[in-house]
Amino acid sequence: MELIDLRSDTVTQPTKDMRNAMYQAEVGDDVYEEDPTILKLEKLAADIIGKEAALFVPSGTQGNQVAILTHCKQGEEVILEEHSHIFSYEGATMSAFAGVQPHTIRGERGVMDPEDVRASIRDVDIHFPETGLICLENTHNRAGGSVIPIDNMRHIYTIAQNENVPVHLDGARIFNASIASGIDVKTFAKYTDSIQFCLSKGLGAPVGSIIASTYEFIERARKWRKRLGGGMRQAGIIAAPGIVALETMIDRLEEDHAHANLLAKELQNIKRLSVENEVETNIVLLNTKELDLTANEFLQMLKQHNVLATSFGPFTVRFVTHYGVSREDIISTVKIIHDILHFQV
Ligand code: TLP
Repeated sequence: MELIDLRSDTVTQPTKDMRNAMYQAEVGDDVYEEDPTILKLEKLAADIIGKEAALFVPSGTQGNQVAILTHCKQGEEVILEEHSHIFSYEGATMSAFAGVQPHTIRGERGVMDPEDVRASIRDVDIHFPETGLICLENTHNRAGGSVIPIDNMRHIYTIAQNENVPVHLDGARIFNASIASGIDVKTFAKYTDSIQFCLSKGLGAPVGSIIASTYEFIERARKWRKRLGGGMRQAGIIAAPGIVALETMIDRLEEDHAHANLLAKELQNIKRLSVENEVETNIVLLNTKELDLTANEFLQMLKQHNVLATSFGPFTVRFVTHYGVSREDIISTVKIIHDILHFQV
């Protein structure tokens, strides 16, 4: 039986068009800004997201960290949601590299109350750190791919501007947010000073992310990328599939959302299973507590039947749909879970 890999949308294989684009890519030395494929990708990315300039970086984590390094000075503080990827999954890089401290706020489905953000911005006082940055995440991964409403982003951005604090968006899955809400990515990006988005998640490219902002910011970010060892040479080879991703893979995200919805609906109908999140995009969070199984025990059982997912807490299993997963795979997964639980009683 074929493997059904629902661990993440990071596991996608490049499409045939992407492999052809890699084969044919014209390349040059990108540290000299002479790689025509990288230049093309960066121009396309900046146009799509509605910012002046863009920079290709090897990963979403590096994109977020380069943005933090570019925005902040040592000793400052960064306001962000307590379950955000930057806080939870990036190895405390902001403290280790940028020398800034996180100031977390509890969100509701990943959404921070703008008044909590306002209250967290520090007054001028010799004892306090200065607030250097506010980070948002859309869609919000740990909240189950929830879309942060545009009004919330606008509200937080207005507060930030009044207080002279920049806003960075971890938009690893901003195209999922756009497809689910019908709102153009440019509109989301409008309420940010910088944005990072991933080519290698739902869009299916093998490697890479984009940071987009003003020309001036991107020039300073380029230096931080180089300092971190992210100045790549004939990297057009890996940028070429990113162009295919942006040109051909955005609209089909709708299919992934439909598959996640179907999975959630079917799982919800199985006794003693509950779906924790309201599925808006491509992530389903399943709670296993009533089964008396931990997430890891449940995952082991799934694995024996060639279905992979990940643990997102002691009793929470995360499923992520992507273009390598078909409707039939979803139906098979549901059937396998039915069978496993039937034998478990
Ligand atoms: N997320 C990965 C894991 O790291 C958890 C996943 O499987 O979902 N921002 C967000 C919101 C992300 O979800 C991720 C990756 C990143 C940033 C980092 O991107 P990469 O993996 O390219 O460094």
